[in-house]
Amino acid sequence: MEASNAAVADALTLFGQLLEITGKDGFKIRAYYRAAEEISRLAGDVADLTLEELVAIPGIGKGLAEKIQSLVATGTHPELEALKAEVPPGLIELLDLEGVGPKTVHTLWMKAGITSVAEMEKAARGRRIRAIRGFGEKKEQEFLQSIARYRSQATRLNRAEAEAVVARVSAALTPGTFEVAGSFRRGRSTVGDIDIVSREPPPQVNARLRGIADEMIDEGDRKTSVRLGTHRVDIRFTPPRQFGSMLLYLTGSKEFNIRLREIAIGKGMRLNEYGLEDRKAGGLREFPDEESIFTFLGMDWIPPELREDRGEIARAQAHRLPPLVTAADIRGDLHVHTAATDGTLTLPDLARAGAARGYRYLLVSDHSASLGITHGLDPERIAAQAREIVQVNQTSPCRLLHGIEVDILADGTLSLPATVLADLDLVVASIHSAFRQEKDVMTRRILSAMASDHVDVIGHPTGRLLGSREAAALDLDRIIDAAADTGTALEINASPLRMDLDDAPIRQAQEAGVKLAIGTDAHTAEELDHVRYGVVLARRGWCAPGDLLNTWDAEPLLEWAR
Ligand code: DGT
Ligand code: CA
Ligand code: CA
Ligand code: ZN
Repeated sequence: MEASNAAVADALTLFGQLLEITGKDGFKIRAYYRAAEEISRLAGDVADLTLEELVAIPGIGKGLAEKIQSLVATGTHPELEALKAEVPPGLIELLDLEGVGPKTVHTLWMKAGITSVAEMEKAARGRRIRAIRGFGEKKEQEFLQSIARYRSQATRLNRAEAEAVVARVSAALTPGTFEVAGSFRRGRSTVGDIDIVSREPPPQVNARLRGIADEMIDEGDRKTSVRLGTHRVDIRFTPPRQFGSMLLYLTGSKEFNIRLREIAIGKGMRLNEYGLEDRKAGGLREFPDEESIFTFLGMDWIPPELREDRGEIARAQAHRLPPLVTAADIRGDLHVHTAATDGTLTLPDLARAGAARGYRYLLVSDHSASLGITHGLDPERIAAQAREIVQVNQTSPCRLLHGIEVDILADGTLSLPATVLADLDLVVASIHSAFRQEKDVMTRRILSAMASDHVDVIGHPTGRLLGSREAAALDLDRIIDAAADTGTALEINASPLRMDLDDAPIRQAQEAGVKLAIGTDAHTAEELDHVRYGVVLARRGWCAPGDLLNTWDAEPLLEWAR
């Protein structure tokens, strides 16, 4: 198979990084990075380009063009292999640490003989990093934090990854006889391990699990643990008559379980995974489903997304649980990219994809032209897009709303003039650069964007990327207050890599009367289906249908934006 543009760009980047790590010629290094940039923003397939066409790309000479052709054909190049052989194998992994680039790796290797993440951690703990010229105590602490993050991210799954693991294990189970429990069922943005409750007889299930598992960690009649890839799945077996209490117990959270057990104790009973025991008379009362346990304890059934001991138990006892938004309430997606920038869909494709999902509208919100944004829209292309949207809307049952994802620049100004923003239906403003500003600077940057008359939604407010980038330092209290004051909505970015805002700030915003907007940030039709992650997240944030702009019709939505 021929290598994709992204794979070629990655290989060119690695080329440059290895040259830097091994301390080679600076001019050549920049040429590789520049070529990687050019290849990654090619509209067509790099594999289709002739040598002459490659040389015609700015910054790519004959030597680089030949290397690119070799990367396309074989995935590598003899010089790249030679460079890899020059460095200890653990060294390249250091580049995965946030805040560690090739220059740092070079210095750590040369000055302290550090060649792996483990050695770097040891050096930082032994206070040997601060002794290196140009580093210092602060840097040493940052390295330790990066390492901790790198380790924890290596183990927790995002929602899409967790779903894939669940799908694999489900193949060994019988539909209708099991339920996924744990943090997965509660809808958490990241999932540690997968917990499943099964009422099928263990021998059958275990035999089938042996067929699909990469490893049987532990096999039994009460519980079996398997490894699928690098991930662990725990399966608990239960007779059907106790299914309810087992599911309740394994769904958690732990804090929720503890609180619920206190309620049971208050009624003279002991709650465990097998049922409710009367503490005086003895005897076990069993429950085939969860509802009957909640009813028995005198409360309403609590949706799993709320089970975190954040006040939901008292509400269930008072029969006053909040009404939660459901997937059926969603009328449109408020953050979508198209082929005009870095997406794959044309406007007619997008309208069809929206109609296929029963949406009344979709917000076209491509990137604005800005530093570091590929093919961002300038005012002229925005005007052209507006004309095409009018065309498409003439026949589409799903209305395309015309928006933009305008860049919030490092100084808090927007990358498009107010006159351009004023003509759009809805404006999402997001940060895409300078993520490491001081907390106060970062916060004020978003506050200035919210102060603009034209900004309706702040996109992916914290900027986190699960597994690769921490949330920016932000004073969310101030941002939520300002959102309430200015009538700006905050996004619930439903990309499984973002999940931003997360549950706790969503609830805080909802309580402050701030509106929330689910956006999938889709670049393809399939990614529109990520809306389900956004709905679960909104439910974890106690959102009622009306709290989400997505549940409104287009007209009231546009009225609100005006
Ligand atoms: P995770 O896997 O880290 O994303 O989070 P969970 O919530 O899935 O936690 P996990 O897999 O350790 O345990 C599954 C459920 O089992 C948990 O949500 C509640 C229950 N559980 C686990 N440990 C305890 C405990 O010590 N006490 C109580 N009451 N329940 C527990
Ligand atoms: Ca779990
Ligand atoms: Ca578990
Ligand atoms: Zn964005």
